[in-house]
Amino acid sequence: MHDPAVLRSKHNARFHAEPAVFVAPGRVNLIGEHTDYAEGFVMPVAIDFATLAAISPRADGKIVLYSENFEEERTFEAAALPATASKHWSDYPIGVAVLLAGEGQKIPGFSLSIWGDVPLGSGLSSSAALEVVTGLAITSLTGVTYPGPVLARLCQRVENEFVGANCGIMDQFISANGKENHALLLDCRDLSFKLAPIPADIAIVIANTMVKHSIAGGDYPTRRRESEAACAIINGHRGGVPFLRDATLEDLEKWGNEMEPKSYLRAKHVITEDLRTVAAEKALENGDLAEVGRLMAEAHASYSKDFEGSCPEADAMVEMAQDLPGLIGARLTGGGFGGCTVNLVQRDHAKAFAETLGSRYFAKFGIQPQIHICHASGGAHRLG
Ligand code: GAF
Repeated sequence: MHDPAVLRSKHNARFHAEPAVFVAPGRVNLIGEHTDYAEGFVMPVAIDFATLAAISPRADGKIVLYSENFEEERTFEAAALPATASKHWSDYPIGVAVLLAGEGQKIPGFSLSIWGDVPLGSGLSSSAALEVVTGLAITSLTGVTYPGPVLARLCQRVENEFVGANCGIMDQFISANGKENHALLLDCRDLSFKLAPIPADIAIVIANTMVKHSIAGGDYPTRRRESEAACAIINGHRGGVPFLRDATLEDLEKWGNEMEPKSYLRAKHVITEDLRTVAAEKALENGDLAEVGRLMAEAHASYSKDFEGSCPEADAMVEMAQDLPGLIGARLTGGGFGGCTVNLVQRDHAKAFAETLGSRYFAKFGIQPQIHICHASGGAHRLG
């Protein structure tokens, strides 16, 4: 649980004003990787790590952002918001103000203190949590609040249009709309979703390879382009396939020989991943955990081999989990090329699982991985 009292009193001491405090969680994705921007299916859960924001209005028309994590302050003019990003942590919160202003919201001066414990660069969506919590905080001052799905779309646009990261909607959506003890099967086409209960005796064990992950770097947009190139070829033949969500394995077999081999494989991952994700939700609903685990294993193999979105450390972390007591399923989670694996583990075994996995990983790579035993937490809300 995140206690707002500490951030509140720090904000008070710095800005001499009583703030409202908000929280937005990070996430892990149980299954459904690189399917969101193809208008497919994802199944993330919100996690116990989160970002908190304390906000109070100012009379001088300034926007003052303070990061407790970086111990750094940035000041902007509410009446002259920046047109471009500056490759700095402040891009995320100020980008939210910029996009809200673009929606016609009148942005007032305010002080915003930010603190978070979502590990940065670990593929657990620290930036989405920061955007969503800032969106809640600012709209509490403007009075024009948005439903969770609308706020999520606005925050995705912050990434796409201001920060310059070409991501999909998954991370912002789960941060804004997560539900305690549930995963969310999200249809990224129309943003409808179904809640999939996580049984109380199952722990979500997140194992950080400590290999840095970034979606701004070259690999994420390259994979996206490669998969979209395959989609364009199918669409050129039969139409009605604006996104890989609309393609089938038969399409791929029919026209795959016209594709670059890499594009074919990326598309194969995306098309099969959509099928696995929908099947995994059904399996969870039916309490068929063996099937959930099987689908997670298949998803990891597809992500690693066909999509080439993994790295040796993540492959090893998944491999090392396989014979540990209590494991239901393990795979690399998030945008790829590093970051964390997600492991569904019988809760009674979770502690021993984490310890053994950590020591096996250390023995192989000489790196101590951070391993967290989490549960599915709720989405963003006001704390007080
Ligand atoms: C990152 C992106 F931000 C998401 O939109 C999604 O594409 C994910 O990678 C891969 O599934 O987290």
